[in-house]
Amino acid sequence: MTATATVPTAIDTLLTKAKDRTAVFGIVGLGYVGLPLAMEIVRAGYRVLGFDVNPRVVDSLSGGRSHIQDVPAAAVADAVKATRFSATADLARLKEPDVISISVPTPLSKTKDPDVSYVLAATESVKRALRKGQLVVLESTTYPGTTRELMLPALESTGLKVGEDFFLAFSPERVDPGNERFNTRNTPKVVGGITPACLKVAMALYQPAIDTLVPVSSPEAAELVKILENTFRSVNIGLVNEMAIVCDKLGVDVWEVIEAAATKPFGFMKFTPGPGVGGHCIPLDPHYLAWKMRTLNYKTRFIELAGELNAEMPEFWVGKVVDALNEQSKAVRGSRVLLIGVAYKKNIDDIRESPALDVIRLLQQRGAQVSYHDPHVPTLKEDSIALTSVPLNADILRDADCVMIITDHSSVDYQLVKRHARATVDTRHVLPREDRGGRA
Ligand code: SAJ
Repeated sequence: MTATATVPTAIDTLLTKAKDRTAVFGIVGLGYVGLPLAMEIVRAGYRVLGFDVNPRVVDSLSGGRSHIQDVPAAAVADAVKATRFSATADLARLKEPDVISISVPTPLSKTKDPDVSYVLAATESVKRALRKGQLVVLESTTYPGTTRELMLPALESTGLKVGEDFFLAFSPERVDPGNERFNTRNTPKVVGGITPACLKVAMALYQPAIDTLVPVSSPEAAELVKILENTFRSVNIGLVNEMAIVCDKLGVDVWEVIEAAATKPFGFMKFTPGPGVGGHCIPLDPHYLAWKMRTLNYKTRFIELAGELNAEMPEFWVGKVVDALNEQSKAVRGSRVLLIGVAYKKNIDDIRESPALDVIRLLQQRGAQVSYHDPHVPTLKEDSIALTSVPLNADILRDADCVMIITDHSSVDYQLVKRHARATVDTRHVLPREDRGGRA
């Protein structure tokens, strides 16, 4: 009786490759999510083949350089030298890796509808190269149903069967650029598979690279986890922004109210008012869910209302500048307004969806001469805006009719601002009380 060698199933093969770290990971999209993930996967002992459509990114990484603030060039150079990481723009090579993790942009269109064109393009490339034994994981933030409704049919059109021949899961990225404490490895990672086998292999393959994995019952649950996380922020920021308007009308210091409320040791979480909500997550993610629910004839009122409130803040704060100029009997037209900080949040250089852009547009529409100082953003080019950061010194401060603090970067000398600014509008409560323009 000859023993018949059983052919290992696709699952067994992947589980073995996870255990002995022989699995090759393909990372599609080498940006602020994909590159840190690639380095973590290399550190876990796997080999990584990075894919990006931008040849400059591929060349830079292949040369051992890093274009991502949180990824040191040395990490890339070491991984390249040890032949544990290489980058390519040749998407036909997607047949090589055992795992394909997709972290491509999911922006909103001008009409605030999801733009899943990058996900669709990546899915098409994966479909053309798909072979037996591959795990595909979408990491980009998207509306619930994307993995099952958009990706699964495309991949199964190859004739391969999900959960047997190939595996498909969703695992939301939770990268917070510039966060010194939380990184890809120590941030718990939620995973939802199309089938139990999909979940099983995804967990096994990620486990060596991620400290804590959080399995959920479906890709839809995993897609919604991410949307909930960021909608929670948008709604709570909208709430405190409305409180800023309420306090302004009542002549109460909203910051004092929030600081005192934050002494409640349970049942309260502090958020702070500001010039509006920027970034590539919070202003966009909730609208992915709003769009999906509209297709099911349901209006997600919280999401819409928070979005409206947050979008109203630039106008509210420009109104404070008008008041500050009025105090000096100056019209906005021809007045010099200096913005301090244009990045969408402190201590980073990212201006995507920054409320500073709306503030600049509103001031320029009223004829103000706008300049800015941002130690992280040397030049600002966006639509009709083309400005260069000016130095921050006594002369420049004194020359401004109003100084508006938009982003509270830690490296700015606020004492200098306090000493020399004729009038200030402080949207971030970074100046002591008596020096903040307006009451909010
Ligand atoms: N903002 C306020 N008040 C607040 C908090 C934020 O006005 O109390 C503004 C910020 O200035 C910024 C915008 O909202 O313009 C978004 O700020 P954010 O702190 O949410 O930072 P983001 O956009 O970088 O969000 C990311 C998200 N991370 C991921 O999606 C993986 C978010 O889930 C994180 O919670 C957040 O970082 C974080 O905590 O830093």
